[in-house]
Amino acid sequence: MINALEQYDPQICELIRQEAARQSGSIRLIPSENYVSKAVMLASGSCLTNKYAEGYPGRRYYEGQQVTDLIERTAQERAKKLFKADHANVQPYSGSVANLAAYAALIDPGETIMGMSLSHGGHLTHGWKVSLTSKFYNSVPYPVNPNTGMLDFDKIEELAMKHRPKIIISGATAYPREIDFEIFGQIAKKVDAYMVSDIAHIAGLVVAGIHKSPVPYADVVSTTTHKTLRGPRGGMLLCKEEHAKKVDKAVFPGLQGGPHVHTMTAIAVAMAEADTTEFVAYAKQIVENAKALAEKLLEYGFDLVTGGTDNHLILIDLRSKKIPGKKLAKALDRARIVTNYNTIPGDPAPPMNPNGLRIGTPAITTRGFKQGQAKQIADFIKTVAENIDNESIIEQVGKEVLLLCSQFPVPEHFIIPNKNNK
Ligand code: DSN
Repeated sequence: MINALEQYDPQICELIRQEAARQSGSIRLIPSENYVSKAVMLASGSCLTNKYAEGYPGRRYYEGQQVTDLIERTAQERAKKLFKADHANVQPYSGSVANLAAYAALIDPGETIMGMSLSHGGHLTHGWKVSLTSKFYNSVPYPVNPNTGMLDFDKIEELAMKHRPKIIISGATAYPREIDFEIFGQIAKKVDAYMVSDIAHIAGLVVAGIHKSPVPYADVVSTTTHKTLRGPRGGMLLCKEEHAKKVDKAVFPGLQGGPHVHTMTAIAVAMAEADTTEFVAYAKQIVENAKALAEKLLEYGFDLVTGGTDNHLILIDLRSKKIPGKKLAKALDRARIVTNYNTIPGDPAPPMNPNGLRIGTPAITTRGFKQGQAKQIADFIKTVAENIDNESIIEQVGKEVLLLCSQFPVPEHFIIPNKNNK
């Protein structure tokens, strides 16, 4: 395949090669990223990209669905088994659409939703002010406790009693602790609200049984498929049988046209991979690595939001180090360590130049890093932070990172030979 690309579009082929080299030769700490398996990559890049399949298995608007129906049903069944859910919709293009579809299935425009504030760790689509979810719905964000950085269930209940939302959203994109979905469910019940749980970040930890599943408590569970779950870029909705028809109608024809069949194919493969003891071991190691990295960072005097982590991610509060998040993220990137700058709860600085740095361990764990390497990463981060304006030291760290990466090759399909077969 790569030969065909080389022949027809050498320019793009070369860019893919450069990206493969970047992914292989850097420590990728963005907590929402991963490396998929060769099997997932092949399914995603297969001939299923050529097929239109508007509708659902057995009820399509185009012919030629002999195979696509079987594929989508397989993906649905595997997802249902893995998450122990009554119903699965594997068509959402990604998490943002999945979230909007979950709300559209349950409530009418103009009604109230209550999700975690983006600046406290929630997602844009949980009703943040610049997202259309706050234009279509009346959004009441809830904060975390300003002193501990932890979810404050008394405050959430107080806000829920006051505003009587129709949906309470539990889930986050930058929250380093386990989320108690049962308590969220109790609060939702108390105010007669639906609960939507967004487990995009922690789905892999949930299927491995490391974090408790929201499926027994939530009306609808939304997830992406490419973070800790290690599948292709996609989204998924899981729900109780009573909501199945409404959820399906909200995804198609409510929000989407033809589903991406190649993505559903790769989701099916990823669900099979996640249903193994190897995956459970992988998910456990993600958390072990995050804890080891967090411990070492604390030892080096970094402040961590909530004081540590229970999951795959760490949010560093850089105020005591007096380094803006963006400046550190850019210096680390030059040292081949890829992170993202992020707001910390109650951050007085703007989102484009916040006081936090978000890091995570799903991708490094896929390439085989263990606690020892996680601690080495803390050393690299410390060195770069302490020498933020010293380019020769940053360059030296980059060399050490490259050496470490060379000992932990990424999945095989990333190694695309160049013209000289090197
Ligand atoms: N943008 C994703 C993340 O990085 O957390 C969430 O959708």
